[in-house]
Amino acid sequence: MSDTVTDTLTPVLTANWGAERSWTLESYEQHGGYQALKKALGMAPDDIISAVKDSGLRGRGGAGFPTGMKWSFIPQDNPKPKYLVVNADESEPGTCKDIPLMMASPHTLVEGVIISSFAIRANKAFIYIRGEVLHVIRRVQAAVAEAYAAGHLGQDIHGSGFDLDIVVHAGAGAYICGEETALLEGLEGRRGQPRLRPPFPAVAGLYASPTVINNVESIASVPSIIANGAEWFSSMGTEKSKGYGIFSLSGHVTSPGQYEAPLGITLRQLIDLAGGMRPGPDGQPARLKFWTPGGSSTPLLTEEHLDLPLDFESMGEAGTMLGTRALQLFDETTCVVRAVLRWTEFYKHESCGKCTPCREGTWWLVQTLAALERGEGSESDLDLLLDQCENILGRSFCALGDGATSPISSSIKFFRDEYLAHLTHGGCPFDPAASTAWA
Ligand code: L3W
Ligand code: SF4
Repeated sequence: MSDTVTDTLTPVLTANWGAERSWTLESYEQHGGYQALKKALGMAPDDIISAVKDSGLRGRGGAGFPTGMKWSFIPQDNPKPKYLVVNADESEPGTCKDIPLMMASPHTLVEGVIISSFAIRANKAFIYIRGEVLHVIRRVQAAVAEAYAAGHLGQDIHGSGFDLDIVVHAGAGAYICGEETALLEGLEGRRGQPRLRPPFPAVAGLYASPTVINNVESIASVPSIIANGAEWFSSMGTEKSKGYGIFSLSGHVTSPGQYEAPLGITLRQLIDLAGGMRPGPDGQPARLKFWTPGGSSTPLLTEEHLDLPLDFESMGEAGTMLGTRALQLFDETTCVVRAVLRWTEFYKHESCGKCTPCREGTWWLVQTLAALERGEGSESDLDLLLDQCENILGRSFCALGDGATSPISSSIKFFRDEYLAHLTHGGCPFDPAASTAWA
């Protein structure tokens, strides 16, 4: 690993993950935890919002919306209660940053929730955690209980006059509940299906009250901004994509895991940090074939994009999205058609059924793709597949439908020949024994 690359790591959220019993209040406070809260409680709420705005922090859940701006949309003259909701429903394929964060350092999130709630004047906050991860739910519940016992939560926190209660809510295992309005429906006890926006949650969210919904990593970044200042945060990253973020690498790298670095780092640098691509049959590092920048909802990229800065703007210019920074790497042993079919089956399964283009369209996508993967049909079926994508993209009620088309259209753009090879070969031309990615 070169020094230059090591220097690019910015462990902030991950700084204490290796500490003994890092998830406990004792360990967190030993490493400076809850000092930012004490500082924040001495500030005016609007000054906290300004600091978050000035830092340039943008939502870490996928869309990159400016966090401070979202907070400033909360109408303070509205007499209804205000709520903070943390989207901890991490389910995007390949995304594995929020769950490790909540396991290793749940108090970073809890401290962020308290500061953020104080800033937007919310006296009740919800942490909505993906239902399948019971161990994470228990860990966050334990951290919340510790925070109450230490006086960081409850009535008149540290004599500030500010009251806050946190509810840890378990989801029921639906990917769509990561969509913010479907999450609110679930929280209110209804079937998780998206609501029409506008109104945006900031105006009419939980129980029709002004609600800020942010991703775990966004909220967990707030204590560091308050402790170190907006300038410190904005000195990292690129001109429009400020700060650091957790990049989760999975797939065919030597050391998959979470790497915290400034936005704008390249995949080549991250692969270097992860010990390179895994060795191929000849013992040499395997060649990267394709990758996702932010989970399977973001269009695929290839080896030619290795040196692009991983920031919101550069990814957009490359025709994809930074998304959740879920970097899934696939080497040349992977059949792209089979990988895309697996993702498409996932979207079909998770489609909530509310709108026709996605409910019916994802079913048709699977039919067409599965036939191509079996080597059935003709080249015109590729155009049919793209036509099906066009009829879903931009016509679906929420981003799930659009996301389902991303791996298909991008894979046809870069790997049309591989689709055609399935037709000429009469099935997958790859030796299944050689491919370990999707076995
Ligand atoms: C007030 C306005 N608020 C926008 C708020 C809005 C939301 C945020 C971003 O999708 C993406 C999606 C997935 N007044 C506002 C406003 N807001 N205009 O800003 O909104 P939006 O619509 O740009 O995106 P989104 O609906 O939040 C998120 C991508 O992330 N993704 C999926 C991740 C999945 C998970 C998971 O598994 N849980 O994180 C991956 O890349 O495709 O494009 O808060 O209210 N005028
Ligand atoms: Fe439901 Fe899919 Fe329509 Fe979203 S796009 S509302 S997930 S059917």
